Amino acid sequence: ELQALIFDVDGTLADTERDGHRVAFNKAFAERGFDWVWSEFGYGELLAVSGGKERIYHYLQQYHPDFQPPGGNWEGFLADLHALKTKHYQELLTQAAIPLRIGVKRLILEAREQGIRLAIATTSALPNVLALLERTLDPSWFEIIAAGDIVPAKKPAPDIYHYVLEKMQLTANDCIVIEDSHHGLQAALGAGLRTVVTLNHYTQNQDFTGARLVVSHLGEPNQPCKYVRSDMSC
Ligand code: XBP
Ligand code: MG
Repeated sequence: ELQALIFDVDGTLADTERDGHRVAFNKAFAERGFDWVWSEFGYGELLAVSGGKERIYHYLQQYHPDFQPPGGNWEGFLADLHALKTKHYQELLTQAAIPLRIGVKRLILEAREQGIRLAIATTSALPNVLALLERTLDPSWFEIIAAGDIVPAKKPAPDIYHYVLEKMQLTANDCIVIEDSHHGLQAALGAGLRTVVTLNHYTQNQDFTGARLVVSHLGEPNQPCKYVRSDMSC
């Protein structure tokens, strides 16, 4: 019997990447005097690396291989830039008010009514997740909010899902995961979890082999979702 739903955040609860995280990265770069600009299109490729600090590092290796941080201190440099990005992201959420995706609130309220436990598993930094949840749902509804650097190996590594299962004292069979990306799906499958994928602009052409269900969004009574693929045999 189903005991818990585990939600990814970015792209799953809300479309936070294009108008949220991406813009915040650009603001942080500009504020530190760098002329690096992440376009809407180029950001789709950068999303292949999860985690903000990891994504900046990947971008610099790829596009500015000669760049060296002051004193060669990568860790300090990335931490500073990422903290600034987090500040901008939180400010953006108050201005841009990125809404929840269709059906998210309905599903979460229905789960709560039925006593189904809720958790979050994300590679985003905790302050970002809390800022979004405070504006849209309620952080206290989620028993565990596993975020950011809580496990060193980020998605597609399964570590964050193992962490949530352990904290909730549940096995994979007790849970269903909601994810939006190939990397997120890989992480969940790696922990043996059944996964529903809700597609979005950046992830619609990715490979979702192994997902139980792939849908356009979670749906509302007056806005039914499109079933892109249903494979109950896997
Ligand atoms: C989303 C991510 C994050 C965000 C940026 O992961 O990969 O890195 O893009 O957030 P998920 P941070 O969909 O698993 O939540 O800069 O805080 O890492
Ligand atoms: Mg996601």
